[in-house]
Amino acid sequence: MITMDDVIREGHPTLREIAEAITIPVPEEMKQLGEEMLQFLINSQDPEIAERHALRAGVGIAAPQVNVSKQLLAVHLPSQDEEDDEPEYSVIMVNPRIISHSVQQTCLPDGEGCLSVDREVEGFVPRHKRITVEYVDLNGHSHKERLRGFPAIVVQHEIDHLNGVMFYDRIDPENPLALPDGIDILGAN
Ligand code: K1U
Ligand code: NI
Repeated sequence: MITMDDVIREGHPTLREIAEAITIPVPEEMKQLGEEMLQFLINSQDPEIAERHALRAGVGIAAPQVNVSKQLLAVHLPSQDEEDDEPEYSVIMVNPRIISHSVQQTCLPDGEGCLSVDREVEGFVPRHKRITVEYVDLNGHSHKERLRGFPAIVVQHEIDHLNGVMFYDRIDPENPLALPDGIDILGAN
């Protein structure tokens, strides 16, 4: 089981590496890691399990964050409706690539957080509002998905981890709370 002890923190060199592509068919140890990463997210979103194992809640995780420099990520977004047990979006991606994106940018109203960053970092993080992402699943099947809004932001944050990029690299250091021209705040309109 993955816990916060397995999650490396900012300053660790692996977080600045370009992760290696995974060979297809997906090797057994990468399948297992992908499943464990998704299970970590599910556990972290369960208040009882999270408290028992001191897990910080997360909606996404990338393999470099558990010190494995491979192109593997998991995202698990709970349903907005508390009565609904089905997640809004749940995926494990191998070798993901953004093949196209909107010109329009967006950002979260309260900035972003990161399991590898144990501090609050203030500032807007510009992201593409819509992306088309291509990836391979754990069974070696290719997918092409169009995402918008929060799922698109989380997938961009996780793909950044595969390229050695941290969310705060994208914040304007001179004026963290200035909104660049043409960017909106997600959910504000
Ligand atoms: O990659 C990570 O470090 C995880 C990070 C992903 C992320 C956060 C915000 C914007 C984009 C990507 C997190 O999951 S931080 C926790 C978080 O945002 C959250 C946790 C539970 C419910 C809702 C949000
Ligand atoms: Ni992160």
